[in-house]
Amino acid sequence: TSAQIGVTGLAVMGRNLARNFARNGYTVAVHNRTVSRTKALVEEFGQEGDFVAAETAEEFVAALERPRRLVVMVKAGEPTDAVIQEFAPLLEPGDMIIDGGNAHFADTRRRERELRERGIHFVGAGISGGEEGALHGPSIMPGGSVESYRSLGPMLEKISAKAADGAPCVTHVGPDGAGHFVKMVHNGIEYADMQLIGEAYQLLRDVAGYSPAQIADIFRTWNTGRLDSYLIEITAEVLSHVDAATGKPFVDVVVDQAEQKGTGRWTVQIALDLGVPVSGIAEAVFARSLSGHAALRAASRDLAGPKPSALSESEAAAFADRVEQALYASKIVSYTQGFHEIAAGSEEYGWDIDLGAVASIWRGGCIIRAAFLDRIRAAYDARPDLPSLLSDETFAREIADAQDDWREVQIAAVRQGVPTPGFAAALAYYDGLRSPRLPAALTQGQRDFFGAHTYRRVDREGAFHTLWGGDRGEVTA
Ligand code: NBP
Repeated sequence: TSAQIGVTGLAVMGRNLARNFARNGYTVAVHNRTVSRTKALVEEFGQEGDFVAAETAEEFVAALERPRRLVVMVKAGEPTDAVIQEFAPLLEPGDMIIDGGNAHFADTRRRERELRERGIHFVGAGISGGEEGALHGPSIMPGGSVESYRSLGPMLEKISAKAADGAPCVTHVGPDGAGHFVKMVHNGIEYADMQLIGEAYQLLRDVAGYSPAQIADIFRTWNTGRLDSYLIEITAEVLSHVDAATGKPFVDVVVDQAEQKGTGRWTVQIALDLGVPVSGIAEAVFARSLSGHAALRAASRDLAGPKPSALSESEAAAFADRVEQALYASKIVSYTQGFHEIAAGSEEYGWDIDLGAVASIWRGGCIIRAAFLDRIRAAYDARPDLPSLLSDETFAREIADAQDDWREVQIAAVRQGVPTPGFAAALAYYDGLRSPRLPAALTQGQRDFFGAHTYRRVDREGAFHTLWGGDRGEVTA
């Protein structure tokens, strides 16, 4: 038998992806460095579809129909390079290697270039949805050549998640590293979303005085409205969970130090290189780092803060409504920043990414899937050259309606000493964008003063310098 697709790397993700292909009627060749994993897969799930178990790389490649489609699902970084080096010599021009791991897009660009010289298509494909998504339908963000997508697209569309309107959550994002870039920003937005939700939770707890179980109910209610999303849904689940050993809320027995694998950090590093202000994502990454500095936090516990004041029941309910507004507005800002980064990456690398299509494939399968992505898609479909999501009329109107509450929540947080770096960064970004004049003019003056860095004038073309140490006359630079 010849397999239409092969998967090498059969840990949680690869195994479930292979099963997903098989369940959709494809014959799947499976391979793993440690052979026992391959055997275990076929023994446990062999009845789900047609698998061809291969022990060696040669057997694996020989099992694939041509042009070969070979999915690599191994640990990102060196293991991916090792696997490519193992398989590439066994492949022929026209064959495709699909890297479904969380690769850095710069690595994907390098690998694509090297393999292209040998006539092999390298497709860096971001895959989101965790192990459940891999099995039941992930959101897939493939880069690589148009030609490879012609061959792979229909298969990926079949195994991908479907949005509420039935559309598959996969599209050809763009050439070389475009898919992994978009997956990276997806994860950055995920960090920001999680941080904003965390801040909303802490405000409801520390300012409004609600219990985790009550907050779970509030999130459940929010999930029936415009905040309807996977992350809000699981937040309610986590908050209502009670620890069996102690009878305490689960959230109170977990160590409050957040870990990270690095894709959020990449999003911020690349944004710094591209000059894109992703302040909400950056604050989310920094909030995780701050939480992890246990010794520093212990040493700071006695620092002065305001005295907490309790809200009455009706005040608390009104405050919860405000927090919903603040969360929604801040969330729009973090998506605005994320899409700005994708647009900037697309421009820098000549990818021509369709932002509406990106919003569309995030509607199902992935961690940030949310009802309002439908509207982001609509906004970009109506105006592909939209300067920013905030310039979309609908989103602008919603923020206009939310802004009073958004500001009140921020005031309450500051007054009560509850840290809300995500809300604050989002609001500052919003106010920064809409300000007619920014203190950047003063910054330019300072730079010209100490370093003769020159400035532009509002009333004349050209670059100017003031003779600060002399008669303070102005010269053209
Ligand atoms: P892991 O990231 O834990 O990788 C384990 C797999 O890599 C095993 O199959 C292992 O083979 C193989 N491997 C390693 Br490690 N070094 C190798 C080498 N030098 N040569 C050949 N194979 C090697 O697996 P995962 O959690 O399933 O994730 C796979 C990819 O998917 C990663 O890039 C991950 O970032 C990405 N991803 C994961 C998730 C998730 O929710 N877990 C979500 C989205 C994306 P062995 O069995 O012989 O040790």
